[in-house]
Amino acid sequence: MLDLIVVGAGFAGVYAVHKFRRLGFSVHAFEAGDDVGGTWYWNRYPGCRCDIESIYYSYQFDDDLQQEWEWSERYASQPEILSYIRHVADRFDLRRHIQFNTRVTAARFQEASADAPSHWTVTTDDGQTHRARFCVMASGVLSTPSLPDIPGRDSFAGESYHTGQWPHQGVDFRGLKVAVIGTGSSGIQSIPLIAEQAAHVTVFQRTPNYAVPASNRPLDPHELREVKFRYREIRAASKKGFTALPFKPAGRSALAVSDAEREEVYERWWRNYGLAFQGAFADLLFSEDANRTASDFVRGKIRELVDDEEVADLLTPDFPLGCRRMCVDTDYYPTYNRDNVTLVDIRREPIDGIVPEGVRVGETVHAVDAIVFATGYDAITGALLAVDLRGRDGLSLEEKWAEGPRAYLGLATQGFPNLFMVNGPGSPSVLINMVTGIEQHVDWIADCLVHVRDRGLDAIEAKAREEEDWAAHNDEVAQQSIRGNCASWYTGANIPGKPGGFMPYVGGFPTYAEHCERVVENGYRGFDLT
Ligand code: N01
Repeated sequence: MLDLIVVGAGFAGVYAVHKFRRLGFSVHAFEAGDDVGGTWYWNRYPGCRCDIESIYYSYQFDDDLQQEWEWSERYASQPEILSYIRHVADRFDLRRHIQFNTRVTAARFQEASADAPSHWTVTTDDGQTHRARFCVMASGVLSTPSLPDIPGRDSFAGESYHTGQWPHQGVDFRGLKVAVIGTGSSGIQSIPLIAEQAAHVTVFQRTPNYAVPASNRPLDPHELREVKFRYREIRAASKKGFTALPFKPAGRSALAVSDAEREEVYERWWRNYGLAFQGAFADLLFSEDANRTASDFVRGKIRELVDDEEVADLLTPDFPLGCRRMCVDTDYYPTYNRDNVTLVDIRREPIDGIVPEGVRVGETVHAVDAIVFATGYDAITGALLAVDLRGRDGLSLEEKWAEGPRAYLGLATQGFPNLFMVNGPGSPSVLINMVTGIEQHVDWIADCLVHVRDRGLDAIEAKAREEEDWAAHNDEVAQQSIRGNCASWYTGANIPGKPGGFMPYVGGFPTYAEHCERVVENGYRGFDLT
């Protein structure tokens, strides 16, 4: 029997395999793709790149690795990030512990018996079963694409694509009329590039989003050298940063400065800082009045950038900035000034169906040759629930989470001993630099496994009461932020029938990491160790 099975070989699974193996555990990972990379393996749509700067969106567990890797751009493109993860897998000789083209379909907890300790039986789509004492779900938070159930979807005569399952050989849109459904980050990144290539692009928008400029550029070798020289210091500062990035929090309220000063700050942040724009003042995510100043600034920018007033109005969000995930773009708004781009408002009049010729809205059929579904993901819990996970007494995770996910620190859930999640619901995950969050989670799990091993214990399981307390704390901090009241994929609102509730932990990385450390200092408080 193995010590550990890891599900997934994205950033989390790759680091988990490395870390657990170095600690002497026998470990085997399963990955549905034919290579490492996870999200960065599947998302190959035009314009796909990171919205966190490359120098931060990378591992810090090995100083030689971070010294030798050369990022070429401020925000790395998908191919570059994929090459990086592949490099990590090769450099640390991890591939021989990863079984590719293999999807985990089920996992069942087995109580300790006279013959075997507590363990998990894991079933894969090749019909094999595997046994391991522990199971680590590194299955990703934005890895289960959501393809809306639009009537007639399968009747379309042309090709259709989901941004999260993009063909490896790429797509040639030259000369084609293309429909893009969805205007979240994936739509906003891909639309300008598809429009450059296609004969015509029709964008179907239900909810407009805020996008701020990425201000992407090649990284100057001197700048990179300087970062590398200070990497240790930068990484230490990141761990103290709310979003696990090394920026000092803005100390001032947006309402404490003059209009002119506020405008100057917003202009500077708009031009330079991408996603961090929402942190230009301390209270943008906590006070509706403060937030309105930033939301109005971006709304003004949309009016400046888009020539047609009616189109600009349609592109202007009516909810507070940052409430839903903000997008980072390159040339998104000016793309609507092109003659070959049409915006269709499907909030006023929804898509009625897909027909062989294209997309039907009311009586109008928008005839197209290809459809791009930029329609997002069953986020955070989707990949966990896609596996038939069964804990004590055959209880399924789906039953356990019927009213909404519950996971102590986002790491483990009661009734499912010896099962850990990386970036589970209740952890900061998508609200912070994910790579730093992943390393913190995997390190915590690794320390915990060593603790269990060194004491000859059989199992570790989250306790119901602490799990409920953590969920209540999670709700409480979410309500203190403007994010708590917005329907979004953070709350599961994008998936019909998904129970509501704000899933990621809003309290920031340092506070979260401190909670995790305190649990350990107090003898794994909140866990049953048997
Ligand atoms: O998905 P989304 P995404 N009919 O859920 C629309 C990360 N990411 O893939 O908002 C019509 O944000 C939906 O409309 P509405 C990042 O964290 C990062 O773009 O539900 N439309 C929305 O417009 C991001 O937030 C990067 O009204 C339908 C869109 O589809 C997350 O991944 C790049 C529909 C989905 O937007 C998800 O982004 C890409 C329907 N039935 C992604 N169903 C970086 O920059 C859905 N929509 C790093």
